Parts: sequence; structure tokens; C-alpha cells
Amino acid sequence: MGREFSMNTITEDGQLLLKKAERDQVETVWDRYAAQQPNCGYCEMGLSCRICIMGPCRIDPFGDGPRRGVCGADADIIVARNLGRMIAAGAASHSDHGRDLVEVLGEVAHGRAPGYQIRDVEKLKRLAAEFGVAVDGKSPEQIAGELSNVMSEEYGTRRKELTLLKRAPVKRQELWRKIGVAPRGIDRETSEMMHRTHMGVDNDWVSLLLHGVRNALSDGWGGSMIATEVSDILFGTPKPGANAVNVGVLKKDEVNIVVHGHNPVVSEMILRAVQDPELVTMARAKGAKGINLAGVCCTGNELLMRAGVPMAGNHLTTELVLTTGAVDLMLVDYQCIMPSLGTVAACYHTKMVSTSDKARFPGMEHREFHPDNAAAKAVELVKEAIENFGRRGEVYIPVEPVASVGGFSVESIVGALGGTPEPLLDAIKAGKIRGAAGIVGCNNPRIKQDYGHVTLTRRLIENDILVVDTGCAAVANAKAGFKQAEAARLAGPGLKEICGALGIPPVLHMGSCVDNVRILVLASALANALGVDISDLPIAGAAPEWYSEKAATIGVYFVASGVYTVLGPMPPITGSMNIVKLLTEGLNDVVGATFAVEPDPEKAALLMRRHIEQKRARLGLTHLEI
Ligand code: BF8
Ligand code: SF4
Repeated sequence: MGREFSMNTITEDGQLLLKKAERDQVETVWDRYAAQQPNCGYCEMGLSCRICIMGPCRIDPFGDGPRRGVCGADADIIVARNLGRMIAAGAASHSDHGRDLVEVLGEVAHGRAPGYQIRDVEKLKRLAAEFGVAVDGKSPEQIAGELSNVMSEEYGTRRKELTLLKRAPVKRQELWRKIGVAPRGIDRETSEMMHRTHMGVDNDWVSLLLHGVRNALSDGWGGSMIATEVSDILFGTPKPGANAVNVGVLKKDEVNIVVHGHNPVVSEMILRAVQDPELVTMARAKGAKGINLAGVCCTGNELLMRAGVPMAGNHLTTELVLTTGAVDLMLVDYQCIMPSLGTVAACYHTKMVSTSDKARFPGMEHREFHPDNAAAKAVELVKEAIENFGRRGEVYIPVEPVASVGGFSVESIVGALGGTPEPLLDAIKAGKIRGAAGIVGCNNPRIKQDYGHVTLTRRLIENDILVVDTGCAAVANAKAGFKQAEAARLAGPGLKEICGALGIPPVLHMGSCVDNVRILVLASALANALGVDISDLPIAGAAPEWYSEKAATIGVYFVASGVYTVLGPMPPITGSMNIVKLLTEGLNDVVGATFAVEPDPEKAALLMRRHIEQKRARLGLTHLEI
């Protein structure tokens, strides 16, 4: 008898494919998670240190064991250093992704990136103006070349402050300057974090954490913001459009290609290739009805936002997608790609290909994509997927897809509101919408897949809180059906009315994880329209199932931008009560917002609602006691 998998995931496709994986003797992330139990308690508390080889060291939090590492570092220092390095890794990942896009922009400018083009000239000009690049009398390519150069400099050390900080409300900018956390070069802050956390450098846990704030801000208002903006310039600023989600988007009778990772530089070229009539004809000649492109994780979100490409799943679905036996080719770029995927694919006919010079995986062929060859490589790979279609064995696609709407950039949200955020503010002031919440981040086998996202979102919209989401949270909510106009019936009366009037769902898909910056920009627009700071707004954030270093960094830049943020899984900080207290209480006096940790989404919803009502009260708006 097969096992019951409803403990692992709330999704029907997930449960059915886990049964299939068991039948096929495929090991999944949940098996490996179980094999790791119990996790190391020192590591869970952030109390182990392997920064140097006088160690590794650990602090005994309870017994008679050591209270200091060999170098003399105590629990506060060790926890702060570990957290600092986590933030640095997250900031580095997003920001390096941004750098890759800036480089493509430069190559496009010089005509060295066939297949790519400048799709949003208006945005290019707006960005150029923000970065001080003159546009008059210049071609888009000229502007792109200069903008790419100026943006590259943001990564270095030549500036005193990142340019895009100016997008934040003035009060927030002043606060950052006052407390010394306004980030300078993007790479500089990450590099400095690695320096500070070397043995014998910064041994003041408060000062380390403040630099953590600066490092995270260099991602949120720097690297990630550049990634999103340049992606919009190159691939188009998203507009609302229909798509479909879950494993049911794979097609039995078509060549299925799945893209996985984060960078649209690769996936956009694949999208272009699958639309090539010659390749479609070739697929038909092989007995397929066509070529079906689907995404998983954030590169999928990028395609969904701009082109309505369907999404087969989020983080914990990435192995299961392969167990359908229906994927003829999976292409990966970087980030969140489990190194197990090649092994899973080996049980089926699926061809696995890695594409980035900086991300290689066992069991995958490596075909490197660069701006000059990406269009041609994409055609080559689509041809190989077509060839592979004929090698399929049994195919099992157990569910029908769920309809969804995505593509809510700030521009399209403000557009839907008639060109100004005023109607949204009016609805908030009138209490029809109590406030807004950003639900972001990953899946994590510590939490039943999607349970955290879906439960929290349901409770918030029921209580008239508009939800915007990104990353794997956005896919979870789409699978749950929250992103159809009809989902307004699940919302409270006020939110339902507004959704009906605007023709929008109660949960707005704002994109990938780098696109969390869209939430910052939207929050800034609302704060500016009200003449207040972000921390005064009736808004909150949550990462109910986060796992990654990137998510940790996002959490820190949200809080540092003034957004109260509730984490599901506990970060590895409980070894230092000083740090727990600072992050959950003390930060309020520093940046006007804190973290909370609450793995139960029902309770997290209450925390967020209470916070939103308190902010309403302080703004003099009607409020509820929760
Ligand atoms: O950047 S939400 S599991 S896929 S880290 Fe990864 Fe987390 Fe998904 Fe996208 Ni974001
Ligand atoms: Fe141990 Fe200090 Fe080295 Fe860390 S830095 S491993 S605490 S000696």
C-alpha cells in the first residue's frame, strides 16, 4: 500500500505525483528531509561556527559546555556573523542576477545580442533620467549603452549612495542616512560583510546587524531593483494576462519544455524559439501537436508575468514535475535548482541541460548561453527536445490546470486604477480595504507545501486585506485558485466590491523574487501620496515557507524599509536572545518595523491584521480591535 502524502503537500498534483515517485522509486526532497532528522540543534540555533580552522566551534546554550569559540567569540557574535553571511549570500545572488541583465543591456546596445531587443523604450528613458543619463537626440541603443555603464558602476565603490534609494519616501531616505545604513556600492556591501565576519574584525553584534541592514538594502534598492527594471526594459513591463498553473499545464500530445531558475535572459530566448513556425512544423512531423513551454520557480514567474506562459509548479514541485514522464527537456539557469534533479530525470527520458557558466549540476548536459549565442542555442535545444519527444515512456499528468491572472507590475496596477494610486488609497481610507499584505518566498519541507501561503492568504482576503505576492508564494496562491476574478467571492465584502469594480482578483501576482522590489515601489507610491513614511502604512509582509538565503535578505530589506514582516520558519538566531529581541522588538525604534516569527499561518494572519489595524488607528482611520 502506498503512503499517504497529504502530510507533505496540500496540492493534489503533489500528492498524486509523490505516489508516482514512490512507485518509480524516486527519492524526493521530503525523503531527504526525513533522513536529516533530527537537525543539528547547534546549527538550528545559529550557534555553530566554521568561519576559521581554529574551529569549528559551537556554543553550549544550556549545559556546562563551552560558552565561547576558540577565538573567544560568544553566542551573540557567532549568531550575528552567521546571519550576516546569510544576508550577504542572498544579496549577492539577486544582485549578480541583476548584473547579468545589465550586461545583456550593454550587449544589446552594441548589437552583439541577436534575438534580444529593447521592448520598453519609455521605461528605458525613465530609468536613464533617474540615473542622470541624457536622452535627447539619442537612439534607444545609445541610451541603453550609457545606462548599462552607469548601472554597472552602482556595483562598484565609486558612489556614496545607490541611485535608486531616491525612490523611497524622503523620510525613509533620511532615516537610512541618519543611522548609517544607506548602501553605497552593491558589491561593496556584500564584500564588506564577508570582511566584517572574518575572524577578528567586527565583533559587536549590533554593528554587524546594522551592516546586515545596509547589505540587504543594497539588494532591495540596488541589485534586485536593477534586475527587475532592466528585465522590463528588455522583455517588456508586465501587463495583466491569463495563464494557467500546476502540473496539468504539461501536455500529453505536445513537446514539453520546462524552464527552471531565475534569469529571463535564457528563458526568453527559449520562448522565442518555441514560437518559431519551422520548429513547430518539425514537432508536428514527429507526431506532436505542438511545442508547449512551461515554467517552474522564478524564471517561470518572469515568463508568466510578461507572456502568460503557464507555470507547472513551485520549488517543492520541481522534482515531481519530472516524475510525470512528460518533460522532454528541462533547462536550468541558476538559483533554487536542486542538485538532485539530474538523478530524478535519469529515471525518465527527460533531457536536462544547464546553461549558465556559474551553475553546473550532476546529471545534466552543459550548454552555455551568452548574449551573442543565446538565440541560436535556444533553437538547437528546442530541436533536441523535439527529438526527445519520441523517446517518452509512460506519461502521467494527473490533474487539470487552474486558471490564473498574472502580470501586475506597479505600472499596470496604477494603470488599472486610472493612472494614480488615489482610488486604492480612497478604498483604504474608507475601510473597504483594511490594508495590503505582501506574501512572498519559498516552499520548505519543514512546512506542508503551500499550506502556509494559502491559509494565510485566505484569511487575509477574507478580512478585506488586498494581497500581492511573488515567487513561490505567488504560484501557491495561483494553484489554490485565488488569482481568478471569481476568487473575489472568497474576499470580505469591501475587497470583493473593489475587485468587482476594477475587474481584478483579490490576490495580485507581482512576479519573481527580484520583483519584490515592485512591492517596495508600490508602497513608496502609497506613502508619498499620503505624505507619510512606509512604516506608517497599513501594510505587512510575510514569508510563510521561506528557505533560502535570498528570502532572508528580502525579509531584512522589507523590515528596513518599514514593513512589518512575519516569517514562518524560525531563522537560525535563537542562540542569541539579544538578537532575537533586537529583530522582533528593538528594530522598531531603529527602522519603525520588526520581524515576527509564526509558523502557524492562522496566527500569522492575526498578527498581520492586528498590525494593519494599529497602523490604521495611528493614521486616524477607522480601525478594529483584533
Ligand atoms: O527566488 S521563492 S524557492 S524560486 S528563493 Fe527560490 Fe524561494 Fe522559490 Fe525564486 Ni525566491
Ligand atoms: Fe571558532 Fe572563532 Fe574560528 Fe568561529 S571564528 S570557528 S568561533 S575560532
